[in-house]
Amino acid sequence: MREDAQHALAQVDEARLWRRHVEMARIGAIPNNGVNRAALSDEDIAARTLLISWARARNFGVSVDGIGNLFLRREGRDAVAAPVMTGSHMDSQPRGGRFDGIYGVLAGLEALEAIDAAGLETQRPIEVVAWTNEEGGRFPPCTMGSAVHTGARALEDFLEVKDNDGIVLKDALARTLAATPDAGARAFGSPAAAYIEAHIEQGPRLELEGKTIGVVTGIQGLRWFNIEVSGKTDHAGTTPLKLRKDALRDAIAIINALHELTRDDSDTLRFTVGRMLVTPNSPNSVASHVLFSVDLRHPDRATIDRLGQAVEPAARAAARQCSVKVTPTLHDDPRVFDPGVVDIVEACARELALPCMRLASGASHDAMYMARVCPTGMIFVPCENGVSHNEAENAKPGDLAAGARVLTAVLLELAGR
Ligand code: HGY
Ligand code: MN
Ligand code: MN
Repeated sequence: MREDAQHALAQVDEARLWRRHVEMARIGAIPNNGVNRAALSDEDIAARTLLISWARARNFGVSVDGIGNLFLRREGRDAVAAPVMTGSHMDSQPRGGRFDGIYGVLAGLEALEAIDAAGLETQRPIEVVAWTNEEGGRFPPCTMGSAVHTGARALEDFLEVKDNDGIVLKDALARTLAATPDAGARAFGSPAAAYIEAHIEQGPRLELEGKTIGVVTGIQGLRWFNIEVSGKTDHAGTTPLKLRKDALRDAIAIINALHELTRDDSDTLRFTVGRMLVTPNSPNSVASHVLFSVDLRHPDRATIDRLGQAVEPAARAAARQCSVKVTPTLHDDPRVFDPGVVDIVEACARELALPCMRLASGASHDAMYMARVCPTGMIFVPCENGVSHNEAENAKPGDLAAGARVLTAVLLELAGR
């Protein structure tokens, strides 16, 4: 590895990286070491403000696009060249952990600071992105910010989406954009020369195999749906069952039918119903309306296509008394990352003598969309017992710093000197 790159790697500061995770985890902190930092919330705004303060202290540029994606920029020799981008997300699940997403943003900032402290000039600018609403917990679907920035979806598709309290996305977005008035304006679809995202694995493989670095080869496919079951509310004590249009009874029948449809003895397929809203949600009134989510995932394109197409017919066949509306809300095919970027990640990990292995990602990430527009890769680091989307999510300072060093080396390789 070139001497200047080694000098930059030596500037990666494990203590500073850990300290910043601790500071960020105070924003939206919940019991048992968790965080609840919903997209476009006060907590999201506080995290953005803190991140910008660190970037400004280093004189990095700050800009925001129309859905709130936040870009931190270190200039290169060629100011008009497409930047190399890194980053991830700062929003979390309602009972999220201290590392999912935020690690990729802080590792990107750490790499930028290390390159800056080493006084290295790169050919291309380098940018760290904090993508808006990667989780989709408050405003479904997930990976919303990167989908809009890359042109895969239109902002208008999402402005009227409501959260569980009836707040409309466009109002929460306006509040968030107003909170960073000094940020420059960034257009959607600005070109990127390459994208590399660091993230905890959110699975057990690296830990089980004793590896420090995951060289990520791609992401499995996803299909999300909202299924609405509409019936009639009635008195629980007086209405005969044969006269009811019980939306909750039919919703349960549909969910059971979908579990049958997605039965997989190899346990490769992932089927989750994680959200359910029942109306009027009263013990002694028959449910008139149920909305529930469906999250379907598989690494094989034909399988996820076949199952995705079978969801609506299966839901309609299972309903007995009520009407059914099935709305697809996310359609991501399995994605294979750019072999050149994957090779660079592996070469950098090996050059740093870090035990590494290739693996595909079970979780989705903003890299799913960046891979459509530029050569893309990811770097994983282990998390304890593979646990994520849970307050118990944990990672080691040494592993986080090792991932940041590999990220620094990959960024220098991609940005050129
Ligand atoms: O759902 C996912 O895979 C990501 O963690 N948001
Ligand atoms: Mn994530
Ligand atoms: Mn997540």
